[in-house]
Amino acid sequence: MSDASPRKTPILTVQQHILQEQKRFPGASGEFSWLLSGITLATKMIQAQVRRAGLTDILGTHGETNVQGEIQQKLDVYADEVLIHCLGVRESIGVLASEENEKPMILRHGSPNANYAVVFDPLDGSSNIDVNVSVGTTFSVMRRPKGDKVTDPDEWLLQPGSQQIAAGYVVYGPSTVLVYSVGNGAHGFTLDPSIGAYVLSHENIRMPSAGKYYSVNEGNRDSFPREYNFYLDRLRKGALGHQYSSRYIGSLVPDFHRTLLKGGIFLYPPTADHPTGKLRLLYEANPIAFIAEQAGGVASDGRRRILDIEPESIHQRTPLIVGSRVEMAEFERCVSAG
Ligand code: P6P
Repeated sequence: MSDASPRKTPILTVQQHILQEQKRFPGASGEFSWLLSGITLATKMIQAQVRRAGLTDILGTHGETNVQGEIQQKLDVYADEVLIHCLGVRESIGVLASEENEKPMILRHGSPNANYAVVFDPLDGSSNIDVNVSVGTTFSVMRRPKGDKVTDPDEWLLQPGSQQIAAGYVVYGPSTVLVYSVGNGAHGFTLDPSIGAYVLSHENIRMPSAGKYYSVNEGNRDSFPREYNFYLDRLRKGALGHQYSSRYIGSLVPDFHRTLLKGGIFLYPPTADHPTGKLRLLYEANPIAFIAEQAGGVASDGRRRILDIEPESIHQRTPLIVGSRVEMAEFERCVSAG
């Protein structure tokens, strides 16, 4: 017998939530919510293809390689094109940049209405698609720098993560969940396919102050800096008062989403192959760090707060250590002890 009683909590879609949050931006006359609606529309289109990846001839490689030198999965290309299309028609966006494109796209940075730059990774972890593992989209929104003669797109993009005015991600897992923040807490919305809307499911997410999982690619441990292995050994030996389990998907967005909801720590340290870290600062580490801090967590590159890093290039890499306050405090003690 289905429960016919009226739903106790009202359905709040992400568009309604964005409009409420929009009030925090004096003078942003709907342009901001219109911008974010470009991301929600694009990710609905992306998830529709991700869900069908095994059914259509969209699996496998696209054959070309992107700026990262990785083999582009066809879904990568599709996701990139969809985000560029949906965001490109938002007149408030002057500059777009993507993990898939070496150079930023200058849309209309001369226009007085173009107040924002958006940088994104259209489909992070896409090498996992062929084996049906969760993947994600990450995005970061920056305000146009002061001064109306800012014609260099890099100036729009190369701002520290603390300057993000919005950021978030979508995880394409058993369900499709959008997590975003405009600096007023981190909020999660689950896509309800029956109505085609992202519905509020995780209001004002708080990352637990401690967790029981650590998440790192142990295959690289021989090349981690010594203090990282010292730290991981302490977790394994219960130095923080309880046993930890290892959880590593090898796909940043679901690995972080678990850390956000369950607590613990995710690490992508410097390695022999990636001495400055593998993950990208602008469109992976910054949005993740923004969400983590909004939920009460901590994010560093091993030495500095991620959001304080002054970027020098769009595809710049960084180590990323992000998680609960307890695990991050212990990590900082181990690293500073050297
Ligand atoms: P590794 C996926 O390719 C990715 O960019 C992130 O999503 C993920 O966290 C990381 O690389 C995994 O890298 O070296 O552990 O396979």
